[in-house]
Amino acid sequence: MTEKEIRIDLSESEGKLDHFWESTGFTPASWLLEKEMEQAIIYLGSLPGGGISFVRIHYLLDLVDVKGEDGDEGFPSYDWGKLDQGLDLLVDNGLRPFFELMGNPGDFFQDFQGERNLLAWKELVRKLVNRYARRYGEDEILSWYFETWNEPDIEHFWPYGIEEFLNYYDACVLGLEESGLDLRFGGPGTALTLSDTFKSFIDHCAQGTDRLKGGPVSLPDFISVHEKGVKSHPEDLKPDTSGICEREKDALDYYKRHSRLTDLPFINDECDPQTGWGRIHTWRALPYYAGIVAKVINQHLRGIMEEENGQYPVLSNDNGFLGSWGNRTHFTRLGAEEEREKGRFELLKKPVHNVMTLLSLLGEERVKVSGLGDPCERDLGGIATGDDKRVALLLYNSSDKINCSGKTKLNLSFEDLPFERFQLDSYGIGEDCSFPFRIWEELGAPERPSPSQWERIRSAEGLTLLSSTEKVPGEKGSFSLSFVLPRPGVRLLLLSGLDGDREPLAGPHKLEAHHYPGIIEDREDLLLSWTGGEGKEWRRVGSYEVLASSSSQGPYKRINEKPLLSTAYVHSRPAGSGPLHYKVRALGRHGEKSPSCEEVEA
Ligand code: 8U8
Repeated sequence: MTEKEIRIDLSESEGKLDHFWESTGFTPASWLLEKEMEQAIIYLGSLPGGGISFVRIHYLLDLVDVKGEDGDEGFPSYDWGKLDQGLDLLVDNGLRPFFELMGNPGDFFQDFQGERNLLAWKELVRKLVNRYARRYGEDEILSWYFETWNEPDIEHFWPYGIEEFLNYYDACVLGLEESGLDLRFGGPGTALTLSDTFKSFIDHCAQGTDRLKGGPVSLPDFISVHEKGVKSHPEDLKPDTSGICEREKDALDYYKRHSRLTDLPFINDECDPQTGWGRIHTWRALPYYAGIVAKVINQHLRGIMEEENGQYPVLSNDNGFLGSWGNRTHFTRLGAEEEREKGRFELLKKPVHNVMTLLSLLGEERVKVSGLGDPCERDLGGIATGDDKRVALLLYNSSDKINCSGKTKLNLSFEDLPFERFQLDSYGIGEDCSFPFRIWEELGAPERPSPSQWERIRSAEGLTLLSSTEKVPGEKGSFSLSFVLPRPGVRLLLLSGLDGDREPLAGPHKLEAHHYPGIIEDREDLLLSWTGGEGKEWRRVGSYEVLASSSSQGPYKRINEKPLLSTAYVHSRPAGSGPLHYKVRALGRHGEKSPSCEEVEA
């Protein structure tokens, strides 16, 4: 077995770590109105500290209908009901849209050519912004991103031609400007490296004339593209992860040559290992996918962020779809189509969802990790953060080759740890932990698991806490440990200082219950979700405890087996056993217990 010496020196700061990867996406927007997506969104919003914050959704404007004409100008007036419902779901769950101005309300827009059409589009954008600024508050929508139409260089998405795309861009910008809010808007979100559409968009921004206002074109706030590891194919082609950064650099070099655009930040908002979310690639159910997501993020951190002075606001995996084990999704959906039509389904968390939880546990100050080499060339990589309260180290062992196994022994030495005593918690994703697919497969791949099979599958779905022990550093804050990291595999070590007073935890609030019939015989699902403490309190939470009782007087019994880091939990309970009384409390990493939140009867 190969061995690696890794050193993490807390005195060697590498600056701020923005959690630029906390985003996902899917299409179409109409899914927002379905029960399955409701549950998925609640789960996505439940990661600690906003581990997923943005959701990029195509065709949001298809949720808007035209209901008549507005005043003398003869522009359409709109029915926003369905879009309100979709956005409410996101916002209520702490998520923000990465809002593509895409879709065709009531099929009103036939082209983007005449001035009148462009002004109508501009009005649509202005009204949209004003509506949601009123509904959610200006601060909320100032924290969103707005983007152009998705992939205007693919005819299937944008059937109108390049010049019309540039007209469309100018109309979007004017609508946003007239809203009076300084929103973040960028594009072009193109699919093909240095496509004609991409280049024309850059040239338009650099030296074009604004179609509606005349004069120079208003600059976007960022340039976005899509670069993925390998093309769509029914076979499991090997992704070329480092090629993603290389092709992004081609786009960066292209626009940075234009002096007006040199300072614009860059975004890859579909940074997936393989194109084609809907094809079945079973590796998407496996720890392989979790490892590769961690690796691609680290490649961006070292390969692009450092060169761009940290100007890389968002990297999104487009994996918020709904589907089965092999689709590009966070969750596996069980349930035959006839059952799903009746609202009966189950969602299970895949390793790729759990890796987003691990990434969210990283802190905000990066520290140096030595001994790992260039993440574009090596399978083994890591990201470390540290402050005076906690140190986090994420390590992955991930090869681009899909069928590549192995093990590496890691000898870690931490230097200059800032505490006298600490709690060491270790979380893992690998073949033997946080891996429900393997259990489901061993059970004969049941389409409709029996209640006892379901218990086994569910107990493997969440993130696994491998160990939790108290430690004392040696001289000069040193601490060493060794363990074997399988390939593929991801590990997160969290060292939480135990010095000083233990402040009480305020604990969870806003507990809500959502009923789903599920597909398991004689069972029903109750999804509980809550908000975890105020501000940064979530950082001190080691897990949540969900308590249930048949009477509000108690006794209350804990119902979640594994330590739960997220703020949502499905209670799979005997059908008809409700209503029960539920409460949730937080357990601190230092053993503190918060008061439990107000109970919910459901
Ligand atoms: C390269 C390419 C060619 C093409 O004809 O169509 C495409 C469509 C191409 C690349 C991406 C694409 O659609 C995007 O990628 C999808 C996917 O499944 O990988 C989805 O994730 C996206 O929603 C879509 O924007």
